[in-house]
Amino acid sequence: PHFTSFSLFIIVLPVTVVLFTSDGHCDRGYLLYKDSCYHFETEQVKNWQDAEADCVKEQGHLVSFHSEEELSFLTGLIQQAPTGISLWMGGHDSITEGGWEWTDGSPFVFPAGNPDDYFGEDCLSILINDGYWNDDNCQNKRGYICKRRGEECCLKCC
Ligand SMILES: [Ca+2]
Ligand SMILES: [Ca+2]
Repeated sequence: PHFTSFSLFIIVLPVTVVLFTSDGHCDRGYLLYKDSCYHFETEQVKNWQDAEADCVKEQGHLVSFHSEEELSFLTGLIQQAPTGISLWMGGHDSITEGGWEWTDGSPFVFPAGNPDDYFGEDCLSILINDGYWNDDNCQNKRGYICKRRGEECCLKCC
């Protein structure tokens, strides 16, 4: 009996700690959703490459999306505080035309709607009014969304 309760104690304690750190810990200026932190930069001052560089400086990348829920969480927020036509996301096909990838290295699936590569557009933006994804001219100055893992900020800061 002693052995059993002791084992239980060891198992339960780390689980509790993990839940606390991943639940609600983003740095100031970031929004938490699931286990990621998101930052909206609404000033339209950066081309795609500079926007990505700014996210990397903050230990993240331009945003990637991996579920309908994650996307609608963010499009809901974007529509509450609209700035400009669209915001940069982390997708690009600058290495292979049509070979879309995320700057954070996660698997990319282009949703319904066709990127048109209009005059060689290689960088992904999301339209604010309808959440439609567009391949865009990388040199356009836009606002952007950075994303990083929630845990990374906690291990560093706490
Ligand atoms: Ca392209
Ligand atoms: Ca386009």
